[in-house]
Amino acid sequence: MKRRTVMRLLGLGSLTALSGCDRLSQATWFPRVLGTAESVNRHLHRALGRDALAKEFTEADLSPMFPSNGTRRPMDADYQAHAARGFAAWRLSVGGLVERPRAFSLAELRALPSRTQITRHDCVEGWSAIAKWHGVRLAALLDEVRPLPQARFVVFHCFDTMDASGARYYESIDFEDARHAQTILAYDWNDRPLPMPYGAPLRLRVERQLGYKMAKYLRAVELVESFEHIDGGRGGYWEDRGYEWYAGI
Ligand SMILES: Nc1nc2c(c(=O)[nH]1)N[C@H]1C(S)=C(S)[C@@H](COP(=O)(O)O)O[C@H]1N2
Ligand SMILES: [Mo]
Repeated sequence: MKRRTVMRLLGLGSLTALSGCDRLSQATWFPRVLGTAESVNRHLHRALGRDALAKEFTEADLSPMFPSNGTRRPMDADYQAHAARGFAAWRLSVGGLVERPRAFSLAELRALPSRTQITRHDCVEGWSAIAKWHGVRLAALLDEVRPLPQARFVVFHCFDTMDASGARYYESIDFEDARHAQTILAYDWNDRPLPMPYGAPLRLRVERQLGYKMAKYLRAVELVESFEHIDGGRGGYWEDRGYEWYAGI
């Protein structure tokens, strides 16, 4: 049986389909319902094959229009300054629980082992679209900085401020997803440098998860033992507002 079919039978598909990117996160019952579904989802997903690849498509399947969701153009001054210079001075800092913390330029990232994949992006708001992504394999980047044994999660810090509280977008994944063959930090979209609406200059692609896990506008990657001390403590901007942390599809 296909993973997607199993999820649908368990009613998980309809649950995620319900969860728009803002409205339902306000409801108090929502996080509790997700708590149960999330643990079922996570264990089932993993039981079905930890290394299984998300379906890949061909050039003929590319969506003529690829939507942009959430932030399309970060207004943050630091981001705008980098964008104005074509991200020449932008660096991705990779640190936390690693032996060799380091900052990488786009040229340095482009020199590391990469992967190209044509995949379908699924947003909880109910749309899907297919695009070609090319970027550095996260596993290769991790090998460069050498994670310490106590590191359990990879946290992605973004440039865009989401609301008046000043909270910036962030996300996190575990090492199983971080080292998955299709997990890349993409710098190209459909054979050109990643356009701003899709997360320039660099965004996460973790293909077996829902769209909100795919952090855009990356500025830093941090390896941690726990994400409890980061912002709301639930591992991501939307997770802090009720979304499930494990969004496997
Ligand atoms: N930094 C950042 N990353 C983000 C978001 C965002 O608002 N800011 N939105 C998320 C959501 S809900 C989705 S569906 C995808 C949308 O990616 P796209 O704009 O390339 O379609 O990015 C995700 N990553
Ligand atoms: Mo989304």
